[in-house]
Amino acid sequence: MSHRQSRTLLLIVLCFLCLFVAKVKADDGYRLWLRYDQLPQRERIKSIAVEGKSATFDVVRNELTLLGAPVVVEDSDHASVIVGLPQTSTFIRKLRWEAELNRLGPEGYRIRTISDGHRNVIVIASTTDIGTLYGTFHFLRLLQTEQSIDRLRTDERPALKLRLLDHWDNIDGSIERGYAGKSLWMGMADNRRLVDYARANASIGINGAVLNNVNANSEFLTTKYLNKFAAIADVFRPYGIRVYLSPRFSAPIELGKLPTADPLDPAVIEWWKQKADEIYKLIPDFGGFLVKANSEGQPGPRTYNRTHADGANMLAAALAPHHGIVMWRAFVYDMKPGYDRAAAAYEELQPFDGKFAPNVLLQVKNGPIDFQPREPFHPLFGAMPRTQMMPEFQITQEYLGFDNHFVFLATMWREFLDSDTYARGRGSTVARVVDGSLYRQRLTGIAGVANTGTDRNWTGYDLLQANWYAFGRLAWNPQLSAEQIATEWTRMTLTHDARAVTTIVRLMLESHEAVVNYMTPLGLHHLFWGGHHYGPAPWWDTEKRADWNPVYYHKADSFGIGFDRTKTGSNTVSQYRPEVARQFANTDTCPEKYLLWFHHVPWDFMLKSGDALWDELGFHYQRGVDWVRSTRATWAELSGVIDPERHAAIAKKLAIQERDAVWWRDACLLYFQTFSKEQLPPGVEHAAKPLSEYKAKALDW
Ligand code: GCW
Repeated sequence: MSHRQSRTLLLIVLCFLCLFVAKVKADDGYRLWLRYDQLPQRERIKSIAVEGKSATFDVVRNELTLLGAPVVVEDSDHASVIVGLPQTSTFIRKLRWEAELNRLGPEGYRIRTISDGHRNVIVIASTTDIGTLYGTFHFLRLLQTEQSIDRLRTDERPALKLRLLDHWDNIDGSIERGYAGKSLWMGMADNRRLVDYARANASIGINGAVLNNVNANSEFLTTKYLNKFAAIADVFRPYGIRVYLSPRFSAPIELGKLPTADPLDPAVIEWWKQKADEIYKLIPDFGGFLVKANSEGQPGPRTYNRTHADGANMLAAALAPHHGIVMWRAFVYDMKPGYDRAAAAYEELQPFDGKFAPNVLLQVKNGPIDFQPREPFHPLFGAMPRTQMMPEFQITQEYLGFDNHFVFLATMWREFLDSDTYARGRGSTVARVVDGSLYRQRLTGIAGVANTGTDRNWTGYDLLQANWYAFGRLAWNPQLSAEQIATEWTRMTLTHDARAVTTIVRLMLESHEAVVNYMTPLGLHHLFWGGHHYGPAPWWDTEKRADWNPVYYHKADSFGIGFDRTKTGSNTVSQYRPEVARQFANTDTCPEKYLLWFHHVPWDFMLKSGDALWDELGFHYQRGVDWVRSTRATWAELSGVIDPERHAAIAKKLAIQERDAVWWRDACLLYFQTFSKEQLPPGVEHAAKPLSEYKAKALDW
């Protein structure tokens, strides 16, 4: 080979390599749902005029430029899309929409097709630049999901004011219950990453981020960290995202060298006031505090014989002059002998209904225990009419197979939001409590514990990006159906192939029930291995607190299984409104999905299927396994319509999920069999190993 030939060969090889790398890069999941390639309607948009000058308008411009240059123009006279505010766009001002836009509020927007002489113009308008950014992402979503962009007529406003991600990020860069790498900001913050995080959030309407773990370290309130957070706030601001922090309640002792953190002590009050002033000097639009107090070892007002309201209101007073808010977590449970942990939050907080300051929200987990695969709604949602309440979801899958199991959580969140509290009679759904329509609460919100991290694909598993997406969409509109969200996400993220979309959406919608089946069917809960909570350990009984042990929750014995929360047991069911309590308390009317949550029933208890409880338990576990198996097969068939990189990565995860589902079924059934003393019903496969082996070593991830 001549020198020239070998150079040509080298070039060809290099070109191939580049192409290969580019392809891998393009499909590594980094782009999330923000993909604008191959949009059929793109050709119809000749030019776009973004009329406004601000960092946020620059973001709008950049985003639209990604559609393909030369789209963004200065001249609105010839533009086919105009984005702006009445204040910044003559065209929009002439439409005289001020009253309607004002009604849509600062984050709302209007998208309309206007016929202007001989041309049609799509107008995206708001009263704020952030509103136009949200409108822009809405418009892009229409293109991405291939919906008609003719005759557009949309008015949108978010149903909830605070739409936040909670990050359980620690000072060393680790993330509590995080499975997708390290913190995006605690270590070396990568600015590109921060921008892309903010952009992804803005695209789904998320407008706040709590930057540190609720198991808080006082150091986060030192000047060093406040400066760091101020820099992050600067990056997030154009995207409409405010920064919040979790303060440690005892910070006045640790940082201020005070002898106490008593919320009624004048020196403590003064310390927090000054701390708030310092924060707002650095971050003028700082959102506020999220507080975990007197829970799992965290300090709090109860340490000083003060109430939760005393603690929350003291912090709220420090933030109020700056329009900051306090989100006080209801995840509190003190250990008392013989108590039901599911009752704890209600007992401790319900008596303070109406006692919280106007800038306080109570942040309540969706269920009364702790982010289990399935829980009934938290009774507090029907019991505090004079308290502003915001639900807390866990997007990260602490109890749902980490970043290994495919579970689309929107289905579970819908079940929660649609639950009827009966607080004001029939139809008083949790969604209506939360959006303020039932009790007219002024501040509304929702928070999700994030599943993001430094992993290239953000969430450790491509399919779980859907849960981040779904959280944002539901926070914007808690009435959206899981199906709509799944369909949007699939089209935007994975494929435009219509048959594949239908299939994937079906799998997404089935996925939650499947996991419940192979982990905790029929109302079982907290069967997890201690500490990490990955695999099953229903036999676990060595934690120092009774309520950290699975045996406490399932109470299996020779008679039967389940936690009796009716009158004959803990009577926690009485925390619900009578209509709900009556339904749950009676085994005839209690939905079977909650049966063992509320009842201790005999192994031969007859279920609606006509099968006895023991058999039915087996069928549920088997059904869960079968679903994962058939999902793997279905996924294999989709290999042509999804890029090979993500297809293969997902297939690998599904294999782990199958291994785990089998393990869950076998470990749980073998263990429960030691009480039921019955054979597995026909159709339920037998475990490959003896129980001792499942007990000896945790399922690893
Ligand atoms: O789910 C549990 C987790 C803890 C978490 C706690 C909480 C941040 O196991 O890791 O701590 O809940 O929500 O406060």
